[in-house]
This record gives sequence, C-alpha cells and structure tokens, in this order.
Amino acid sequence: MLIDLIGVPLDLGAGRRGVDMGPSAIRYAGLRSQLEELGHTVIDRGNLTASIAETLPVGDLTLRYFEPIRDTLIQLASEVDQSCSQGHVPVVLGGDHSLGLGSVSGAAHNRDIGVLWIDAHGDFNIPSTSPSGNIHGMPLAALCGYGDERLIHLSGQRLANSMINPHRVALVAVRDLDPEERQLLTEAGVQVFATEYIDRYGMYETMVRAISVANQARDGFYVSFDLDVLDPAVAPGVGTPVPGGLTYREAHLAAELIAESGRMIGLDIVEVNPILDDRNCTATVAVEIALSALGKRVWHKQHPRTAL
Ligand code: HAR
Ligand code: MN
Ligand code: MN
Repeated sequence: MLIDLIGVPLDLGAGRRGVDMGPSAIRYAGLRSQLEELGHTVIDRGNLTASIAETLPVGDLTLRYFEPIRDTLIQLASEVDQSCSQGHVPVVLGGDHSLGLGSVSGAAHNRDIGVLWIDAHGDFNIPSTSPSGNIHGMPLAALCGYGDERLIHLSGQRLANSMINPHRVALVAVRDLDPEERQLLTEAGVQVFATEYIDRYGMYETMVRAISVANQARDGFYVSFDLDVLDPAVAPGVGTPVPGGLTYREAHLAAELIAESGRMIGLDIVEVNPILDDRNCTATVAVEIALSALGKRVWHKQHPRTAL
C-alpha cells in the first residue's frame, strides 16, 4: 500500500489547546517506521498550515474560529482528494476533529463513499444545538448536509459538493450526545451503534454491522477515529474524555475488521492531546490502532472465521 501521512496541527475547533501537537506526538510514537516494517510505502507530506488561537479573534461564538478552520480544511480536502486519486491511502494526523469535515469531503469528491465515525461523541451538532460553539462537535452533521451553510460548503470552494449520504454513516461507540444532537441524528438516519449496543452484541458483531452500513457505498468507506472513543484509562490524552469507552482489545478488533474488509480508503487519527497525555501513551495507542487498521496482525493475516 502507498500511504500518505498528512499532519493537521489544528486545535481551533476544540475547547482547549493542545491537540495541535498531536501530529508531532503521533510521528514521535513511530508511525512511519512501523508502517514501513509492515511492508507499506510511506510518504510523509508534512503538516498543513493552521493558525494559532492566541493570534486570532474567536469570531462568531456559535461557530468559533470558523474562518481560520475553513482555510485549513480546504487545504486538507484537496490533499486527501489528491491522495485518493493517486490510489494512495491518506492517513490524517490530528488535530481536532473539525478536520474530519475536510478529510472526508476530500475523499468524497467525485466518489461515493460511506463513513465509519468512531467516537465517544456524535459530532452531529449544528450551531443552534451546540452547547459550546466548538466546530469539532459539528463535522459529521456538516458532511451530511446539516448546519451552517458556510460549513456545509466550506464557503463555495471547489470541494464543496462532497455530501455524504447519512444512511451510509455508522457512528460507533458513541456515549455522549447532546439532546438536540440526538434528534438530528435520528432525523438524518445515521446508524448509531452506541456503547450499550456493544455491551449486548459485542464488538465483533457491532463492527460487522457498522462496516456493512458504510460499505454499501460504491467506492468504499472513510474511517474517522477519535481517540476519545477509547476508555480514558487507555487513552487519557484527549480533551473531552468520557467514561465507559472501548478497551484496548475492542479498539484493535474494530481496526482489524476494518482492514479485513479491504474497503477503507482513508483514515483520520484525531484528538490526541499531548499536554494532557501520560508519557505519550495516547499517541502510542493511536499508532498501534492505525497499524491494525492497515493490516498488522499478531498471527493470522485474515482470520479464517471472518467473512465480511
Ligand atoms: N457535544 C459537545 C459539543 O458539541 C462536545 C463534543 C466535542 N468533543 C469531541 N468531539 N471531542 O468528538 O461541544
Ligand atoms: Mn470527534
Ligand atoms: Mn470525541
């Protein structure tokens, strides 16, 4: 596989500073060398440019830092689109989750794709339902056509028309939704596999179903993985931890099943916050999960009993 690493040192979409250092922390944890050991060819495209909170006005409080975020997302969408067009797999290193709007828009440009959004949160707010005005709580809604026009169309830029069909979106391991965000998800028809679903059916069954939702699109699916989906005991270095998250093994199982489907066209690894982390352990887990999603196995290359 040809893998393009794209760093996005953006934290303007989050409520606190620090995830801008995520790309460095993930690189420092050895992503490139371990992908190469797996047999992949890796091109590190460096970091995109992102503005720094202290130098900017917040702007509209219901859509905080929209303009500078948009500028970064437009760059990102174009890089991801290019990467996919070359038959490469883009791996986007975040950065806050607002970047998912850029990466998935880029992947969806002239392509019919589904989305696996693996996250403690729904990221399905619109400005009027958001309790914070933070854009990292809104990207999935905007991708599905909900919310502020400026977000949905990234202000009329070339990559604007990359709408995602919500029926091809699976939200996995969510456990913190705002009341109106919940309504919007229902209205849109997103398939929500909340934590109680995993409790009942197990991670294996949950992922088989989630993948089958995203996999109905013609050109495969994009995976946007927010590290706060993990239990805070495993991944403490995130800005908005929520108890009751995935175990280390459940996250790996999810990643392995994604790899086995052979249909992932790109991957985001977001919300790693080195300021809040414990000796870079969250970035290290992020790297391990990315490796599993890109084919790393302890033993079996393809598990004999899995038929996806
Ligand atoms: N739902 C809350 C909001 O909209 C918090 C969600 C954002 N946190 C994240 N995104 N890390 O996944 O502000
Ligand atoms: Mn998120
Ligand atoms: Mn989250």
